[in-house]
Amino acid sequence: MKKLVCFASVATVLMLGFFGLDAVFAAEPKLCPGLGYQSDKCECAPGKKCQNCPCSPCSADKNCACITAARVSAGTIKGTVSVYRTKVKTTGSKSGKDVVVYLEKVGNNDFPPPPKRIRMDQKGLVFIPHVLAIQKGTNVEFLNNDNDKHNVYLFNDITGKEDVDLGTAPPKKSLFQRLDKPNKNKLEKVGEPKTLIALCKLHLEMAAYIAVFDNPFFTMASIGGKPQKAQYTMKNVPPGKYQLNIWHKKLKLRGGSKEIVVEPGKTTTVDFEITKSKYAKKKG
Ligand SMILES: [Cu+2]
Repeated sequence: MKKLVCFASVATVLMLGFFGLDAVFAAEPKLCPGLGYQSDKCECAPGKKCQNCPCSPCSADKNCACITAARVSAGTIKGTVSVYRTKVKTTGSKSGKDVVVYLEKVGNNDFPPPPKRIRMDQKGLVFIPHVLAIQKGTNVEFLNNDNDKHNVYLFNDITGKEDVDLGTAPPKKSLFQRLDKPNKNKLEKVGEPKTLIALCKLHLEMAAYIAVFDNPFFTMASIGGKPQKAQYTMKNVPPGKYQLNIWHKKLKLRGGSKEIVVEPGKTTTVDFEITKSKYAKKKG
């Protein structure tokens, strides 16, 4: 009997070491009504949104889902993006190598704006990066890193109208702009990014793209190689059913956005093809 107790104790210690304390002692997870997040209880003020909580407001019993707990049970999406029946330029300032993979809607797409400012440089008469993907509400800094004056104005890629002229910055100075969504314009569809082209009125060759997403679940990938292909990974995705889509400055996703399911702790693999509009509508 003594031997049996001893064996059980050793086995428990080994298990704790192997799975980690969190796994063994994790409380029974709760489902967040807005998102399907799983979480433990966390304190919040009734009627208010929980801090760092992207889903439902705080309930009467001070219960809300929080991201920290959601990460424990989150899943991953990964795969490849191939170029179908066309080619993209993958080098230089006008490169088409950048592709953004994103979830159209997560919960009610109501996420707090990210606290971190994102910078876009103007260096050597080029905007760097050429494609910037951000969450709505992000503050963007446009830094003039040249010894010449630069202007920044944002042109709406969908409406064809100027969104905002930020003015002109002298060398080594910055212009700032918070970029929001949704735009009231009906041409921009719910769930799809708002796409802006950043231009300089003083140097007509300067151009970059900014894609503004509703939620933080997007990732960038870079097309290269022969055949042209990009690999992407999106981590910390709350379990659920989503439309997965692609944004590229010229090409469209072949067959339209894909419905996918993300399961807790698992990886969902989704491969895409992007192509010219005329090939994009139907598969086959
Ligand atoms: Cu310029």
